[in-house]
Amino acid sequence: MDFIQPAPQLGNQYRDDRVLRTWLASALPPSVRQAIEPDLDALGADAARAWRDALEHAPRVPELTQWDAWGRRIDRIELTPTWQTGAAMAARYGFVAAGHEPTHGVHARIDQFARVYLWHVASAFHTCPLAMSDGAATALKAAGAGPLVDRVLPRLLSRDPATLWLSGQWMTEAAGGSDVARTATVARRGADGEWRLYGRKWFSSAVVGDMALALARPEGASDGTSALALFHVESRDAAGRWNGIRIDRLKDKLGTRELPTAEIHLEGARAELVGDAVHGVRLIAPMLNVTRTWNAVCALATMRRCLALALDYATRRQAFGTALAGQPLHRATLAGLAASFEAAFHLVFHVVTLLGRVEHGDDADRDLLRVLTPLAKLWTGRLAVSIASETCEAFGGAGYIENTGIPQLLRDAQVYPIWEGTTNVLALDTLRALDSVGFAPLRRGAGALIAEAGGDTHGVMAALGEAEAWLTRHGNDRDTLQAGARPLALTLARTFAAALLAHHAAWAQGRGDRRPSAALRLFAAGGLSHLDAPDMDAIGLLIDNRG
Ligand code: MFK
Repeated sequence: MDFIQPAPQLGNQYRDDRVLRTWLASALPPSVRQAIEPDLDALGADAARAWRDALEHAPRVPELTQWDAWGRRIDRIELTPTWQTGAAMAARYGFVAAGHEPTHGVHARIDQFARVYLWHVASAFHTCPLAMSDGAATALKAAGAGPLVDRVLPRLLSRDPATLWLSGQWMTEAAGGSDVARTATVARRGADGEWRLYGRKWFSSAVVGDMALALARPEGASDGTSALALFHVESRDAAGRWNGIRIDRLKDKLGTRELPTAEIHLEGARAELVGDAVHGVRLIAPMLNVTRTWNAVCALATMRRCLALALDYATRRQAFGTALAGQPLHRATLAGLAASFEAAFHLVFHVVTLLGRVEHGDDADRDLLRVLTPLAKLWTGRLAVSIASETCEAFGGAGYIENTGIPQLLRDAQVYPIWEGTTNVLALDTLRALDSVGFAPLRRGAGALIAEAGGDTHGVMAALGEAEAWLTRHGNDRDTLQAGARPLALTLARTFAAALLAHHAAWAQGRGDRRPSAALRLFAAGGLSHLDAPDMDAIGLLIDNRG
């Protein structure tokens, strides 16, 4: 008989996710959990069904048609089948709306992001424009943009696919990628008082959406970030024609290939000013922090999918006389990945919890949220790539074959450390945040968690203390501080995650569940501190002479 390799099977992704389920049990009142559980269960089943369906079809990509047969410019994008169902799923499950609705009060963000986490991989990155829509709703609310909020928010938060709007975030330009200060898009105000935008946006992932928040420099304004202004742009006019927007091409990307990321030209796109005609970055910052939270949740979702597949496959694949799940080294490798995932899960969902609390008026957590948001984004971005890479390895040769579905997880994961700011941009944002709120929120937050956990058995507070001492030592030396910002940020992320995991482990232990404690032991054994004293002389020698 031919030898046939067993494919991994994916079950209901809510029922099978012990980490999500126990965390929800610890974080939500039973009444809220019971209210949202039917939807989570349905999403878990849909996620498994979507995985099976995707493997049965050839990969699809969106297509741009710029001209019709008669020479008319049309710029029509044909979406993939999964994307065509995106709005209906978003409206049905409230992937954006749930985070803003009053139903579950302070728990709204937990409800929302549990849904997003379960659906993200199956959505083929339709979560990207949903993240932007959530960010736009949050930024407009924060800006207090009265009539605009009244007009736009009901659309962004709609539960009806016919009225639901998607928003883009048009920030990135060819010259000013991370360096948004170099934005060259100009905003001109006509005699009629109306603003029009002129320029080129280089990464427009939601050009198929209905609106965008865009940065532009009012004509005649000075250079630099603070002179940029924030604008609301609607993609089409009342007759359905493009609003002064030309789509140059769709990007040919490493991953996220169903997502129609476009290069566009703004050729007099009518726009509405948000706030005053200055400080656009300050105004768009709430959007950035929300989309970075989505990035972290989506990175977690990819990690979880990788582990679900690798753990299942390990029970099926026989080698050297036993299943992989019986091989000591394979077991140890997967357990290490599972422990890192579990620690990251607690950090990300703590950020989600804090976001909900701050949005419901709890100012005490605002500073901690400001620091933990870039930390969660940067650490999970990198971790998702490394777990997806290990997952390919865990499948051996099959993990390198496209139609097993495994390589796509790795290609897609590589977007997480790039999208919404690279690791280095986020490490520098961590310094910006610490400069603004100080170290105390981290020290106090971790201290309270460890005290409630009943003691510091894994050196969490010592690692945090070392990080604080490092920061004090190098605080006045800009170059060394920045050169060491990435190891510092990774140390802070890992340390705070360990404090959260210790807290949860104590809760779970009281209910007879030893698995979170085991995850903490394995995670901490990998070393919480990644601090580094940058060797500035060596860096100079290796970089300044190009080798
Ligand atoms: C699935 C998708 C697949 C598609 C492929 C993806 C490819 C990539 C697509 C993209 O382009 S995604 C967008 C990626 N770009 C970024 O995320 C922007 C990266 N750059 C930054 O994050 C910079 O730090 C930033 C532009 C935000 C600011 O840098 P600057 O120009 O040096 O400004 P500055 O003076 O530090 O900050 C301006 C103000 O904003 C300050 O406030 P004040 O005016 O009150 O002083 C800052 O405190 C505030 N600010 C900056 N970052 C903030 C913040 N406030 C709160 N939270 C933050 N995170």
